[in-house]
Amino acid sequence: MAKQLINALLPLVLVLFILTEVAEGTKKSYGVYKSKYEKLFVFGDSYVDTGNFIHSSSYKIPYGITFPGKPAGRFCDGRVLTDYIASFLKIETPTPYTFRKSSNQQYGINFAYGGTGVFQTLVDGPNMTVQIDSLEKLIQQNVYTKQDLNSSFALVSVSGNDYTAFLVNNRTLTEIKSFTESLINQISINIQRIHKLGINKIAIGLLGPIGCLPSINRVTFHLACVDILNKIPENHNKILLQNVSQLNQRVGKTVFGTLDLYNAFLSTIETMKKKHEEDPSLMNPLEQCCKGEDLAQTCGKVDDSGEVKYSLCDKPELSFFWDNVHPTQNGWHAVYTLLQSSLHQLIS
Ligand SMILES: *[C@@H]1O[C@H](CO)[C@@H](O)[C@H](O)[C@H]1NC(C)=O
Ligand SMILES: *[C@@H]1O[C@H](CO)[C@@H](O)[C@H](O)[C@H]1NC(C)=O
Ligand SMILES: *[C@@H]1O[C@H](CO)[C@@H](O)[C@H](O)[C@H]1NC(C)=O
Ligand SMILES: CC(=O)N[C@H]1CO[C@H](CO)[C@@H](O)[C@@H]1O
Repeated sequence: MAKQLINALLPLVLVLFILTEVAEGTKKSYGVYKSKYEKLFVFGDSYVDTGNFIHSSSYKIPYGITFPGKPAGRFCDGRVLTDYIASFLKIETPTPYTFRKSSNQQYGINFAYGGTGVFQTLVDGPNMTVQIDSLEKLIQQNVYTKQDLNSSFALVSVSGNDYTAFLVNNRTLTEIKSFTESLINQISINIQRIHKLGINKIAIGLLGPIGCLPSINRVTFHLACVDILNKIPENHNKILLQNVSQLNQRVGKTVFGTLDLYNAFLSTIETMKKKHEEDPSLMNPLEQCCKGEDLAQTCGKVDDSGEVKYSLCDKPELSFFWDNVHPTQNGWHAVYTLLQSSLHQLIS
């Protein structure tokens, strides 16, 4: 039964991240704190990319309509996690690596690239190793000093492209456990390397509930998450948490911290779902705001005659998901609010 369901879902899984080619108020008050982190370095995929992937949907209308008001390379209608982490550190969003030559590098660099993974995913973009190589080169070129890195913060996002690529290539879930281990081994190597380069605070995103993504949950007509697929992030996160805690023990201080995107997504979706049930005029959080008319429901599609092939919800500011796989600015803001206590813990 489970296997049949998974096989039925696989085509959707494929659609997941690959087809996507592909800051503010708080509820809790921590009083005034001064951040000693002057720079932010970001590694990962579309959840944190702020403009590196020039030939992607993130540079097409309607991406960016909320912020900065036009398409500018975020896979969102507005701000993404990177922007909120920068605001947490009280610095400006770091420059995307693609624009490093023409922009200010004083707030760090964002190396993240939509569609990429820890391993080489199907997308032709820099995997995380290559992204870290890029930072290493900047250090060798004396763009950043040891001192700079000592007052830097790193954000690492691994949102699932590796799993998508794995499932596409292998078409079986039986080997997923060993794949998870090899993935986490490589994440572990990567974050230790970032630490060795001189960064002493590194936040690593846990894997979100992929079974709740609109590209997946549409088999339920956006009524429920596909729980069986959430077993993948549950197992991934369990092992990653153990690994991170081992690494901290080994270095004898809290260098590495995790951001629980899994529970932050679930709890935000749950809250919004209750509101939607009370007031159906509110947006269903399991349904994306920007929905394409094609099989993959690609946001931003326009046909040869210039006709728009997607629809947009009335109020992106009330929606959780922007497209198939990416939250809206509203979604990211809500998620960030729930991550703040972990962030405070990590920097304290
Ligand atoms: C990352 O990409 C580089 C260059 O394509 C490749 O040599 C390397 O094996 C990849 N690393 C991993 C961990 O997949
Ligand atoms: C790095 O920062 C810590 C305080 O955060 C300080 O104790 C240490 O001396 C600094 N090291 C360097 C190489 O600047
Ligand atoms: C976790 O981290 C250690 C380093 O402490 C590493 O050697 C180990 O293989 C890692 N992987 C897993 C899956 O725990
Ligand atoms: C093409 C591909 O990703 N193949 C993988 C299938 O799963 C095995 C076992 O985990 C891997 O070793 C292969 O690399």
